[in-house]
Amino acid sequence: MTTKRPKTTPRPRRDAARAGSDSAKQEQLEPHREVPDEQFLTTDQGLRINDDQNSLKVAPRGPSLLEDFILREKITHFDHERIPERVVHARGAAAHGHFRVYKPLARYTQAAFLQDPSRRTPVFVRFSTVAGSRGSSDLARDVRGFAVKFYTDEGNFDLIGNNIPIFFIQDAVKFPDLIHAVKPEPHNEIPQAASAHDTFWDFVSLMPESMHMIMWAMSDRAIPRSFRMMEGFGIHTFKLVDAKGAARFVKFHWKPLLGVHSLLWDEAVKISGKDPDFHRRDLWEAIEAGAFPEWELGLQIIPEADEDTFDFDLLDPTKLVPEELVPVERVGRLTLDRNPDSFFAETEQVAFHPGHVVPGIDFTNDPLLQGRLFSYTDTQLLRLGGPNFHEIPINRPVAPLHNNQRDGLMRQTINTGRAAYHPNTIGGGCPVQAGRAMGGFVTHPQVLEGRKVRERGEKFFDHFSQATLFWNSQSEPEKQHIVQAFQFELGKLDRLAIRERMVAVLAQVDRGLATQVADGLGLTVPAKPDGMLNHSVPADGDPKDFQPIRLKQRITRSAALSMADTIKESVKTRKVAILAADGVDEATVASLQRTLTAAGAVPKIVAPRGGTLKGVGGGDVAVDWSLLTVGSVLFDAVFVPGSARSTEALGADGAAVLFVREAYKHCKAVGGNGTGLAMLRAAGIDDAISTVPAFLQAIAQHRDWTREEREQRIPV
Ligand code: HDE
Repeated sequence: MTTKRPKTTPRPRRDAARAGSDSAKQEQLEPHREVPDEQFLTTDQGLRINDDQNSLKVAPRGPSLLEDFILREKITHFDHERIPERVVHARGAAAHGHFRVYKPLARYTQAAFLQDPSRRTPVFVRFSTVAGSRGSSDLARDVRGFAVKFYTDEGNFDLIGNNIPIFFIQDAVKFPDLIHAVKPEPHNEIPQAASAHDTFWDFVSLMPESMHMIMWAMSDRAIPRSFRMMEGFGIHTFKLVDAKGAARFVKFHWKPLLGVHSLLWDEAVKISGKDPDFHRRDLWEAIEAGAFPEWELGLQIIPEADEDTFDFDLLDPTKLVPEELVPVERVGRLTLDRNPDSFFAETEQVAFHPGHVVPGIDFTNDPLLQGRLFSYTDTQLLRLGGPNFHEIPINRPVAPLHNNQRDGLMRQTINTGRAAYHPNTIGGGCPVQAGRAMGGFVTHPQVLEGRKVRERGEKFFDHFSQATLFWNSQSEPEKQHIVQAFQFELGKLDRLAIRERMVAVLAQVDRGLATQVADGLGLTVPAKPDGMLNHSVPADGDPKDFQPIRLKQRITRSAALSMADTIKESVKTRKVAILAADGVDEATVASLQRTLTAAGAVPKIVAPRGGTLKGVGGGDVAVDWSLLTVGSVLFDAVFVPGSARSTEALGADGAAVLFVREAYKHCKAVGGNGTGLAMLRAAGIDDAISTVPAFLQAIAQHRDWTREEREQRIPV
């Protein structure tokens, strides 16, 4: 590695050669960007440092001196490097990109970034898990956050959603309870990033409103293959408002162009050990390789007049609007094409807020959304240390910002003028308010009337219908995974009473489901629920008034809810292990690498040891990974090229045999040719794929779930 040393006077970074380049333009957009190339090391005051290796001492072996301001500054800064992690969604990864609308949406909204297909709106997107700490595994069974910051010309718009279209609770007031229940238990801080413990199931088993979300959380949606292969949802019903002030309800969706794919639980558990950064790395590597992740923005538009026509309440965040009732209109495309330079400055310091909206987008009275509108600023005040977090580069709008807010911790703006109030004459009345025609935000003037109450809408109490809809919409393999997830989670509980209560609640979703779960736990499903199902009852409320109701549903199955119905046409970015040892046929390997790469897949040579393999023809084959460092859980498919010496060595290697057996057990495409097929047969896989086109097709299918239904012949 060569070090770029500064000349006597380091050359300024923005030299002629770079002017006009993409990175130069980026720097203009982000003037705070620091680039150390060809620069001297300095203190925070800009003083050049002569010795960064030794502290100031009295004699080489003597005591350090308090005078050493360079040491003090460095250590003090280090001592203060950490900020509080997010109370939820602490573990995340993010990327920059842009959004472009397909055609003007003036018929729905006045939002300027949704009008012009030639306009590229910059975005920053942060994906996350919810329950775990910052250093927890990416593979937890958990909801994934999907937060998008659009830097529009009218100000920042944050669409902060999840990869599941609904939520656990109906009212913000229950959020601290939910999070306290799912976080590690308070006495011993166990378990990390896992819902499989008593407090979580104690809480949700008493709160039937969470059952729809629980069904999703126990499905494979909660263990995605990649952030790039997840859907995103705004969850709440929002409003779109057009230039005339007319409003429509809207649900926001993100549809991944690579389809929606998941892992198996057994894989997730094993990947957690092999590569806990699996999702973070996957996003990073795809972007570095130029395989930019993309999603289409989808809208479900509902006329105001239709508000009361559904079997559920549009304001209830535990319900979704089935696509069969209101189709999703795809209106634009999100592309992530640049990794952050500084995890802390960008991914950690980014501050989202559902209240960051632009003209043309407005809120509804969803009681969960209303609570969020308070929470997000409040949390940033603590996490980022004061009211000026909007000045941190990643949070700054690209739209001009002028107001009478002043001062505060870490203020960076140097406001000019003397009038920090409105109205004023000293400042010429500026900054002035913007009328609607000038892009001023005008709240949609919804008519409201009513008593002040602590209550919720009647339809909110239908807690099970959509949980049942979700169950009925799943494919058989998906159903089996849900059953196994419940058995795993409830099997981890210390208290029998909680398991029993959950089984009784599940019987309300589907008796067959409850019976299968109960079988695995050695329990029986009670004929009728014992006592009340909902324990979330006000002190003076009559429990009878708070029990779940069931409303007649217009639909009983929805194809969009099953991942089995997703796109299965591409092998793009899929990781393929080519399993090899010394004596491998280098010509077969090279041709396989070419074919896979041409199709957009990512082939990697995996061998019993690192370094370079000697091919049968005397050529070299560079090893990407040794079996010591990877398992097949990190790949989407495995191919064993034939060549006697190589496949004999692999067949005699326990790690190689485990590698292919696990891939097979996890329903992945397993292929080979010549003696490779014999090696696979000897490992117990007698239906391995023998041609490359069929292998590619199998990878595109993601998994052969039917293999799970067949007898499991492969011991792993
Ligand atoms: Fe959040 N949520 N949330 N949430 N949420 C936060 O804000 C909160 C909810 C979501 O990548 C916090 O900056 C309350 C629903 C995402 O930085 C905090 C309630 C949905 C992220 C907070 C909810 C979300 C957060 C923690 C119930 C899906 C990560 C740190 C009223 C639509 C954003 C922070 C990122 C983050 C509060 C419910 C999604 C504490 C009180 C529903 C994706 O403000």
